[in-house]
Amino acid sequence: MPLMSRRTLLAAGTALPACAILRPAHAAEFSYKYASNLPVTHPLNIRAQEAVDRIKTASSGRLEIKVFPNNQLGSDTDMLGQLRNGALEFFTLSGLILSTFVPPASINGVGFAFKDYDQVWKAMDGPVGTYVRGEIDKRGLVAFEKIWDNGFRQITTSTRPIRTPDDLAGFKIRVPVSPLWTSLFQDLGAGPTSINFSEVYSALQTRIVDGQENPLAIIETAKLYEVQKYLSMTNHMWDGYWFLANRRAFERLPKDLQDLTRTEFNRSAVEERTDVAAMNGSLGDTLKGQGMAVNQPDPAPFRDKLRKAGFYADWKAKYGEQAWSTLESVVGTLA
Ligand code: X2X
Repeated sequence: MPLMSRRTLLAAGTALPACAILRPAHAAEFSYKYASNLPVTHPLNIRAQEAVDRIKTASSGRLEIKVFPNNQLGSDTDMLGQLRNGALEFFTLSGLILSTFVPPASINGVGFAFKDYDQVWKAMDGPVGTYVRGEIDKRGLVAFEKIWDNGFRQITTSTRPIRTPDDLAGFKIRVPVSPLWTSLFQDLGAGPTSINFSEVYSALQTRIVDGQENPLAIIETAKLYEVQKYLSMTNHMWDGYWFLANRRAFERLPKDLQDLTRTEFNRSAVEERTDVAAMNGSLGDTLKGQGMAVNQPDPAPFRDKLRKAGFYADWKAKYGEQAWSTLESVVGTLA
C-alpha cells in the first residue's frame, strides 16, 4: 500500500493504528544511528558497518542502524551531548574525551603506562576495563565489553622532528578535548591547545598549531601527512574507543536485540584490533613514501620529564589509590 498522508487517511475516515500511519509497511521496528569521528576508510568504520549489516540480517530487518562517520553529526563534544540526550543512540568515543563526563574513563591514557599491546588488552579486557565500564554505567550510559583500538599515539609536526623533551619546549600542539591530554603536554613543556578532531586538518593547514599527535592509522586515513612533515614515534599513550549506547534507547530494544547488538559490535571490535595492528606494522613505510620524515625517539627522557613535573603523583591523586593500583596490577609500578 502506498503511504498516504495523515490528512488523506483522516479524510477517508480510516481508523488505522498510529504506527501504520507513521511507518511504511517494511520499515524496521527500530531505526537507530551510530556515529564516529573517523574517516569512512578507517577500520573502525569498516568493521562497524559490517556489524550493522549482520545485525540487520540476523534481526530480519527489525533493527536498522544507520552509520554516520567522519563527524557528520558534529564534533565529539556535540556527539557526546547527542548521545546523552538520546538524539544519538550509539557512538564510539575515546575514553579520554569521555572523561569530560566520566572522569575515571581517561585512566588508560596515563603517559607511557603500557609497554605493548599484550598489556593493553590484559588491562582493558580485564580489571581496568571492568572498572571503567562500571563508572560509565553509573552515569547512565552503556559501554560494550570490547574497547576498539585507536592505537599508540605518535607526534607529527610541520616544523621539526621531536627527538627529546627539549624539542617540545613551547611547541604549539593540538590535543583532543580532555584534561589528561592537556596536563600531559603541559608537563612535557609544550603549549597544548584543545581542538576537536573535526577541526584538526584545517588547524594544521592554517598553522593555528604546528603539530598534533595520533596513531598511524589516523595519520594515514585522515591524510594528515598532507599537512605535516615530521613523524616522531613517541608512543606516549595508548588510546581506545568505547562503543557507547544511550541507555534508554538500548533498553527500549527487546532482550534478543540487545544481545545481538552487544555480540556483533564486540565481535567487530576484536576484528578491528587485528586490522589496526596490521596497519601499525606497515604504515611507517607508507607514510615515508608519502613524504614524511620518521624518527624513533628514546621514551626514557620523556617519562623522566613527566615524573619530575609531578604528572604521575597528580594523576594518582585524581584517580584515587584503588583505580591506580588496578592499572598498576597489569602494568607494574608507575612513576
Ligand atoms: O581526536 C583525536 O585525535 C582522535 C581521533 O584520535 C580521537 O578520537 C581521540
